[in-house]
Amino acid sequence: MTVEKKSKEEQLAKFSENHENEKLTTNQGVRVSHTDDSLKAGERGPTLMEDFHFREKLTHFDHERIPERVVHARGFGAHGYFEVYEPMSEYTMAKFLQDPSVKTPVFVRFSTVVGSRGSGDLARDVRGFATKFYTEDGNYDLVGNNIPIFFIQDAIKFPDLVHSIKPEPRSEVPQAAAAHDTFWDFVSSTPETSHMVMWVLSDRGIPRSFRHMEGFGVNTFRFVNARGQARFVKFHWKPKLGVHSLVWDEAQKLNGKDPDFHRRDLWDAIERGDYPEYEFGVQMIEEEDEFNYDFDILDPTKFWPEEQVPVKIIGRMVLNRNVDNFFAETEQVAFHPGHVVPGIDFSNDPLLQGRLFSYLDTQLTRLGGPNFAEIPINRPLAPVHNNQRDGFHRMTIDRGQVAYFPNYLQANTPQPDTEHGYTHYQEKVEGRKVRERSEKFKDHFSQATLFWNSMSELEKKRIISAFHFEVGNVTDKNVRKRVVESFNNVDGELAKQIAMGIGVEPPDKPGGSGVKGSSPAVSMETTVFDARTRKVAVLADNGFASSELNQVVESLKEAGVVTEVVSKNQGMLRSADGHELEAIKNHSTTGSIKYDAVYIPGGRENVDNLMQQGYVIHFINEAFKHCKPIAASNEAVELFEVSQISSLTGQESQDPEVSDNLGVVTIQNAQDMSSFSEKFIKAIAGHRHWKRMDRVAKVSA
Ligand code: HDE
Repeated sequence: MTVEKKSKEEQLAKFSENHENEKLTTNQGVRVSHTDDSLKAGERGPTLMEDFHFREKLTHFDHERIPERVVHARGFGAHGYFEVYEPMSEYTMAKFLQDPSVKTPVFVRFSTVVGSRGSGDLARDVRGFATKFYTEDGNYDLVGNNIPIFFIQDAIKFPDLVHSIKPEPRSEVPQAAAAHDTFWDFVSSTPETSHMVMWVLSDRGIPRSFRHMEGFGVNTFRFVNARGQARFVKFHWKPKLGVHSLVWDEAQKLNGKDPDFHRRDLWDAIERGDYPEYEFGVQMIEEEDEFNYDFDILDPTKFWPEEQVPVKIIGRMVLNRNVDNFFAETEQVAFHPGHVVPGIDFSNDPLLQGRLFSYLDTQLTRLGGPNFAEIPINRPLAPVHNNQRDGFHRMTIDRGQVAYFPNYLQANTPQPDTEHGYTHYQEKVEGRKVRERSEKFKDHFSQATLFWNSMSELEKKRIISAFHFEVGNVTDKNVRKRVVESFNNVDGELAKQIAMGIGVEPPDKPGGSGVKGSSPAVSMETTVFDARTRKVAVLADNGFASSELNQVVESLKEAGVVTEVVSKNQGMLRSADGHELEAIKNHSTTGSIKYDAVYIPGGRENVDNLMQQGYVIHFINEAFKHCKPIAASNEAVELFEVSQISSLTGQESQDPEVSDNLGVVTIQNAQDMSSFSEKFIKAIAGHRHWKRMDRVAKVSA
């Protein structure tokens, strides 16, 4: 503790040394003598117009806000780098995908879609996953989501979709939520949304963190190699820590207790040096195989099952630097799927085609004119030369007489680069002008059923609960009925189960699309399980057993797990043998919802103290309800007996096999904590112990 304090003081000393001569000035560079009182005619008199410092300061402040993004308003960004594993020249000429020794700088912005800029992080929603690669050939933006498909097939329906899911126009209620009449009215009237709705209502809609999310380019793009050969591609980000989610009850509570939970998690992980890492993968389909699938490969409501089209892992991205200034970087960054580099091209996916118009258009309003590419976060590292001039907020001082091409006065510069310049893939296009879709686009249910079939029984249960929450909040009974009818096309049992929870009769005729197969890769149960960077609350009070606690905390640390001591009051605790330990959080500044697991050390006095604290029992019950690993050593096991754990696990909790399986780890009459720590770490890596789901339905925490 003292070490930290000292280094902070040193930092401050260094700061004042470096900034000694920096005096407060106006924006014109005039030094300001006083900034706490406005200029007045007498101490109690009116403020004077001539107070230029006051007017400048207030005017700037009055204009500090810019329009928020119409979707994806709430976001959080970080810097990092990307490196390719091996040259990809066979498939693409994209320079940043050739040389494994090159680290391409990136900026990533994660976001929710529906809520306003100040809304909570924990909404059930799709998450944006947008990456800007600052390549030597110019900027490439991969503007993706954490779900591989989308609600609609054609961009012309985007305003309808977004109007239906945003707060209702009469009341501006609800904020950042799909659980209301207009969204479900749109869903039940638009069968193409069914598949995406299944994904959003699965655990994918409430990620544990940005570090535990996959990313997908969603739309179909093309790779083009130097010989001009093209292939269809889909892009993937796979998190090294696996794909994991929160529990809905936990997400709702977190939105109140810590609405910045995802932001804070990413920020803290990067500050700690636990740099999030994602592998980059591509699925490729040869041009001649375009029609060889039972779905249309240009349809953005369909994914390419990994079992049919494997994901080739070609590189990795590491996020290793937080922003210096949220507004300047995260808010002002402007992504656009049309920012591509030679080697990456588009497909005729009608959603992508519409997006190619929309992003540039929206930046004009949001960033106040056409010069947003000059804002530092948007500036390419590659040099920019062209004849574009003027406009709001032009930063560049364009020199010379000439701002046109061709020209004689400036030797025809800047010149198009016929050899290395971007050339669009020469896809042959012909057809009549029609407002129609290809026949294969019209199958809206097969992949929704495939997704449903791919879920484990417990994942299915959670999807049904999500339907009960979302559609249960719809006030119009006819809309609720229409939802049930619509999802009866996906699966009869699903529709029946939805109906049961929301006061609607189950459908008369059995449903389903007839699809029998599954795609195991889409289940989150097949993901990576890793304890690293998970956060554990250590509940302690005076009189804790220090050797026990130290052994466990040390083992957790070695396994890359982060611990935080929580006690009734912040400050120093004293162990039974006189050692000191600082409690970082007190009972009102935190809660079980902020942690992945709980550990309670023994020590007679410690446990007697904890036993008196209702908060501690609530903490344990709530963590149990949220299926989190819970561990207690020696006397602390007594706390489980007064919590709901013992009544819910009953006799079985005495059987170590069963209790380990349920993520409840205990040890009694022991000095050596190594096997206990090992089991606990394994339980933490297991994320949530869903097998408790049925039992926890009885818990009221
Ligand atoms: Fe976006 N989307 N989008 N979108 N989108 C925007 O651009 C749009 C879609 C995505 O962190 C807007 O700068 C249309 C799919 C992300 O800054 C806007 C359609 C996917 C972000 C826009 C879609 C995305 C946006 C709002 C349907 C996954 C946040 C502000 C045709 C592949 C980027 C802005 C950031 C943002 C339009 C559908 C991803 C209005 C018209 C599909 C991650 O231009």
